[in-house]
Amino acid sequence: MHSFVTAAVVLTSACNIIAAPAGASNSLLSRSPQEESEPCESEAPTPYPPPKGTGACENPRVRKEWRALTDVEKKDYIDAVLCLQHQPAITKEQFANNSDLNPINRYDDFHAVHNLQTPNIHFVGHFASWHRYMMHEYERTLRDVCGYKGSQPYWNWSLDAQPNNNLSVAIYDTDVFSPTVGFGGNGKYVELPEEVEGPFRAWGRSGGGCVQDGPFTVPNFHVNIGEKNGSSCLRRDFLPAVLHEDADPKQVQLVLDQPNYTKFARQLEGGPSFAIPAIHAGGHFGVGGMLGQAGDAANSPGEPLFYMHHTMIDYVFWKWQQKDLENRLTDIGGPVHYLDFGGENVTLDFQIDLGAIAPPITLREALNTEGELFCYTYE
Ligand SMILES: *[C@@H]1O[C@H](CO)[C@@H](O)[C@H](O)[C@H]1NC(C)=O
Ligand SMILES: *[C@@H]1O[C@H](CO)[C@@H](O)[C@H](O)[C@H]1NC(C)=O
Ligand SMILES: *[C@@H]1O[C@H](CO)[C@@H](O)[C@H](O)[C@H]1NC(C)=O
Ligand SMILES: *[C@@H]1O[C@H](CO)[C@@H](O)[C@H](O)[C@H]1NC(C)=O
Ligand SMILES: *[C@@H]1O[C@H](CO)[C@@H](O)[C@H](O)[C@H]1NC(C)=O
Ligand SMILES: *[C@@H]1O[C@H](CO)[C@@H](O)[C@H](O)[C@H]1NC(C)=O
Ligand SMILES: [Cu+2]
Repeated sequence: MHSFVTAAVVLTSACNIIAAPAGASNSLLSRSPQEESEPCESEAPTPYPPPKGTGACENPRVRKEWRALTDVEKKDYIDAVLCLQHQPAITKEQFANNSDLNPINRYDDFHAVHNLQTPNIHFVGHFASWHRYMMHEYERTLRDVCGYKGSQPYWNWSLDAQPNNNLSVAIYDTDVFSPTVGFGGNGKYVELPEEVEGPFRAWGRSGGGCVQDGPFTVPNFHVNIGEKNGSSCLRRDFLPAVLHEDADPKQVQLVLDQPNYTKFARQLEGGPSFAIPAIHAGGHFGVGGMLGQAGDAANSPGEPLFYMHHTMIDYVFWKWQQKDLENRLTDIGGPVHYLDFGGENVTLDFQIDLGAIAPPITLREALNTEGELFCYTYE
């Protein structure tokens, strides 16, 4: 099978999670509640980090936009990400019985755990908190394992969105995609195989092959999870129209304006349809399009920009909380199971975990970025 056909098959099912075309057959949609297991309680004996902070959060680390970092800080961050690929995986035992997921290095750990939990962590009430926890552990690992001294940066795509000029590629012409002080640019253009169906076929996809420049090209960087032949290059498939629409500051405002967590969470993720813009989908499909890892829900952590995008999503979550912090440190809701609106809802005691990477925590703990577990803020 042609490699991109394979990738697109993976993506088609993945699209269904982040935003499936209405009426598309969707294996995840049809999963029965019984199959939607609770977050896995890992018994892996790998050494967990200390599960709790030391108590008070006195000097919260400040997370900044990519362009607010100095060039030296940008390089330190990129170097730390590359360093993760040279450290051995700590989730090997967790995945020992799973031939589809073979984490090799410390970068793969996050990708594998996200892949495994994908059906349980999207379109659920704990979507924002689970990814917040993931960003936190990724940041902690960059620091503890790779000596990174800074905080996890984010990519504010709204800074560059031009909703009235939705084919402009200027949105990619920033330091974020710079080959020298950023994550590199688009993938090489490849035709979409005819048999690949998809709503983005006509939307002006522009890449699809291996990223051509910057720090994340082969042999410096490999994607080792979710690829048919074990490992592959990082692929990108820029889709400006999607990014411009979803990153429209009006879309961010719409999320921030929601009166309670349940409404906020639904606006953040959008509906399971490409027709409805949603800020979460933009960073994924605007970079990954149809053939890049970023556009594949389960395998998007193979794309280093995933962490910049999801930290921005966390910034929006944080900003929404700040608007009424007293109430919003304890406001939670939304379905336990994938798209199961009306079914069982998560509560403050609901637990999320990162498999063998990090132990279960409650949503109560996850809601506070300046509590016992997390200690960060945004600028
Ligand atoms: C996997 O490797 C085989 C043999 O090298 C090659 O023919 C095939 O195209 C590869 N498949 C993918 C998905 O890269
Ligand atoms: C691997 O083992 C875990 C823990 O026993 C189990 O929950 C999981 O279903 C197994 N996975 C596979 C692919 O067999
Ligand atoms: C991102 O950029 C937009 C557009 O400049 C700005 O309004 C917004 O405050 C920034 N940050 C967030 C979290 O939206
Ligand atoms: C881009 O903008 C044009 C003009 O506003 C609009 O007709 C078109 O539907 C937009 N394309 C996408 C893919 O959003
Ligand atoms: C959230 O707000 C909506 C709209 O105001 C309201 O209908 C809903 O009951 C609220 N949900 C909760 C849990 O307060
Ligand atoms: C879960 O929350 C939704 C939205 O607030 C509500 O409609 C639904 O009844 C709740 N489910 C249960 C089992 O209470
Ligand atoms: Cu995710």
